[in-house]
Amino acid sequence: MTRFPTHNKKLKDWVNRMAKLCQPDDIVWIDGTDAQKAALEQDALTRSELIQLNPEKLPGCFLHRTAVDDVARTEHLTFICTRKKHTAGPTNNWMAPRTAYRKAKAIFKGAMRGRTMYVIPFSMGPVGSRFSKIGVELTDSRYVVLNMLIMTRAGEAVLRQLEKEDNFTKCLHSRAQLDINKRLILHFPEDNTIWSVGSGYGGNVLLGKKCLSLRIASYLGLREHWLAEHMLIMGIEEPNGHIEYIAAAFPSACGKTNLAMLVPPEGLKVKGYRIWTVGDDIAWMRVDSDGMLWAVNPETGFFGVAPGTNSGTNPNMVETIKKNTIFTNVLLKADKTVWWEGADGEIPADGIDWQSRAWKPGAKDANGKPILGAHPNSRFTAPIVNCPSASFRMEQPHGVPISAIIFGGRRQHLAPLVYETFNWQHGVFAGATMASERTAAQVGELGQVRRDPMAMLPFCGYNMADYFRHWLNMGKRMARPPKIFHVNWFRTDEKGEFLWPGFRENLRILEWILDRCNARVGALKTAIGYVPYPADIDMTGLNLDAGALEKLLEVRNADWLEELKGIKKFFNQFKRSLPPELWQEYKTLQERLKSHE
Ligand code: GTP
Ligand code: SPV
Ligand code: MN
Repeated sequence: MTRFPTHNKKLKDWVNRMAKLCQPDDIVWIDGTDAQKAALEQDALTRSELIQLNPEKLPGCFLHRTAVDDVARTEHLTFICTRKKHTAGPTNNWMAPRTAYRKAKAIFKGAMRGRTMYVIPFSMGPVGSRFSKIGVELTDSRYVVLNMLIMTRAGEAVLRQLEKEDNFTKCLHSRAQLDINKRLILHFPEDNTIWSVGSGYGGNVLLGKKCLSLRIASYLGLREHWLAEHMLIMGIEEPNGHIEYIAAAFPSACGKTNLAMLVPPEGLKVKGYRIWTVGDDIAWMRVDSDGMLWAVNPETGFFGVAPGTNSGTNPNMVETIKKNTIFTNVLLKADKTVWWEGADGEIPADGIDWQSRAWKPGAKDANGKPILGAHPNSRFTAPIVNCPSASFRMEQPHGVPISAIIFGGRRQHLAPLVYETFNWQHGVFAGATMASERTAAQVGELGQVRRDPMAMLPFCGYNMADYFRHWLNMGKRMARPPKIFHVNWFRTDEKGEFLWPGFRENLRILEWILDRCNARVGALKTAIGYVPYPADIDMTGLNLDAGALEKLLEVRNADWLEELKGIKKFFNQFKRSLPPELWQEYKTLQERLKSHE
């Protein structure tokens, strides 16, 4: 047996077994030192896996391009592998563990020949905190290693922790042939194991992120009475210096990152609000002895959507990605800086697009569609510490207390700008019935409305009926549960234009939400929940068209009655497993909608 820098027998045995399967030329343990990172970067540059960006303008930054058919999460190739199909539930792809291991083994077999296997010990959450979870990812991708070093706490300190505790999620990844027909993203919650093969794209391969921190963690959370959620966490410092924290779940590419680090709009500046970013994608939440819900962000970096990011929409992110950032699938400019659709400055006269082709603005493909410089799901990986609004409570194992939970999605017509649910159970119903128009963050048809409960449809590691019940139970465990709200920044007018300017202006809605949490304003009771009186939203400095706010806040009962049909269909697939409380909410909503008609 090779000598490994650990006494943990379980770890040593597992690494040996996986090495035997994948047959790498050598094994390198990631220690988290700057020297090792620099060596990996050099290696990746030599092999053209990374492109060095302009060291004056973008110090410590690199560009990476993935395969053309490997640019977003592939949900149809993502499986929950539990002994019983019922455990995975009707919304997940399921495979029996034996079949899954067998199929994947055939692809992993010898896949690392001629390559190095890197062993990345990583901790989601501060190392050693009892709220944290440890994983070890084996990978043959230097891009994965360098991303994991940004996104997680990885290296020596985690190995030391593994001398004391035995439990870790076994994560195996190989690029193999990057063949979409031999690509599988497999989760074995009953074995605390993740196997991913045939991809090099973020969510498929940075196994600490969606695979561990949501799919596996949600399964653990059910057993250990906590919640692993696809949510941003942010602090809103009020003019009096008091900070209130909120968590918000929006589906992929629906605005979590942007909201988490917003800069207050001019009109509200005099009030002195300040935003503190705790996390932009994942929240782990527990009930504490004070009866409140506390949240931590288990990650240490952002894996954010590039297109649309500029100094107007997200100045804090523009600042964050000026150094030590890995860009994926964006346009490369002649001066070795990067660009994407909706970036700052002028559209470059030329460049190399995300598919390594010479690019000029205005170019069209064979179907007359514009050729984009950056892929719509192009991303950047950047450390949270780079962010000017990074919270000073990031390292606190305990996290932050949550006053409000916000659900939201992209709905052109249905959902009003904001509404407040009546109570926890009704809030869980609002979350469970969320729907959103599809984005480029996952492979599939854009724009199509799909139900995405709590923004967790692709990320819940077990039967969603049990997940809803878990949410209902969590409410009962809390003396002071957060109030639950729903927002929609994406309502459009007859011309299809957004009615709401969004981005920093969203603070105006957060202000109303906090006012409601602190019983400072009244609200209009509608069939779906409480909606603001227009006068209670501070519109200072924002010149919306006359009547636009009223249009944004309108609740059209006929539309909601139509929506109930889709909800019913969605609920029906859970058969008798669905908590009766949700059918009860369905019926009372239906009655309210009919009586208000
Ligand atoms: P994931 O990283 O995929 O989980 O996405 P996310 O939820 O963090 O979304 P993100 O903040 O990156 O935003 C995705 C896209 O939505 C970007 O192109 C943004 O420009 C756009 N967007 C974000 N907030 C708003 C908003 O308030 N209004 C409008 N119209 N667009 C927004
Ligand atoms: C998402 O798709 O929700 C993301 C990006 O945050 S990924 O890590 O690819 O899942
Ligand atoms: Mn996400």
